[in-house]
Amino acid sequence: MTQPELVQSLYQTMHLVRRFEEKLVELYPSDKIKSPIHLSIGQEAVAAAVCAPLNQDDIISNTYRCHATHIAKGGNLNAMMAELYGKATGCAGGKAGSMHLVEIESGILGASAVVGTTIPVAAGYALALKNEAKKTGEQRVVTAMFGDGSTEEGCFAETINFAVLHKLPILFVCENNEMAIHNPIERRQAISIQERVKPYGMPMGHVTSGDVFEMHDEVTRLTESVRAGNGPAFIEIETHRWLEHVGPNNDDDAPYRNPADLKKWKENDQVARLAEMLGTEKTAEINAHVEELVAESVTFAEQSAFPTKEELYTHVYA
Ligand SMILES: Cc1ncc(C[n+]2csc(CCOP(=O)(O)OP(=O)(O)O)c2C)c(N)n1
Repeated sequence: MTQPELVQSLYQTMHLVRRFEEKLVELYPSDKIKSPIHLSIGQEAVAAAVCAPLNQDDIISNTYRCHATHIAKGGNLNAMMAELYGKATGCAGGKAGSMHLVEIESGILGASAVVGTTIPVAAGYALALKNEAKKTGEQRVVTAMFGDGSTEEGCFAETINFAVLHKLPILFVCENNEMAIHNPIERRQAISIQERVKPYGMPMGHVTSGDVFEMHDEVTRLTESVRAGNGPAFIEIETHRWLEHVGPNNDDDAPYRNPADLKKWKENDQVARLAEMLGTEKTAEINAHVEELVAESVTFAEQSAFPTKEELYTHVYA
């Protein structure tokens, strides 16, 4: 991909995530969206950069804050919006909602509301892909997404130990927005995430600048290392959540926030930066296409039916 193509592709992904979520903010008071929503507005660059080097058949696992990576990995926008509406045409049949988006044909393994729990599941998938590659000779990779709060769960340490031990094809991505609900990282963690992961000896990266191109280069380097059979890698990408932890509102004045941080990150908005790089004409063309996609997803969701009562008893294991 040439540099101008990369700028265009990253912008289109980030802008689509932003506009999709801004549409949710607009729709939320109508109560048409039937689940809690954890928005990634302000964090779009991470999803765009992380998914750029992945192929369709590579796998990504998510947290409940999963809209951005679902879109960036190529999830079907109509099925995603329908899921948020609780409709039968949703990617999980309308029974899961925003926190559990899944679409295995796009390599989206799924997400969970329980912090940290998708990290070991992702490693299990990586083990299966390692075994598959012995037969096919082609190494697919798994990318495990999680927040800084997830690194405080025991299963995080257990999983990275297992992954290093078994040289699994997995990239661990810590999307560090420095907050777990209302608790800033400096009040929760005794030593840095980098210091905790370093002893495992994996290739590592740490992007603190918020620069989408730096994120892209680092993620690409580490994904290639994983694909080449060098075992797992780890990257921490610093970012900032602009809105409240869950829901469509801003909470700029909440006591847990540092207004100077919020201001700094808003001035470092990668969506605006890349729009400027692309120029008015190209941006307008992409934006018009994005508006069509978002509007189409709303129409699709609104015109779809709710699941039938019989559906209550399908996919139930106990
Ligand atoms: C096992 C578990 N413990 C606690 C919670 C409550 N909880 C929900 S979100 C959250 C914060 C997680 O923060 P982080 O992993 O940094 O992700 P972010 O919300 O910042 O994207 C917590 C503690 C939960 N859902 N699951």
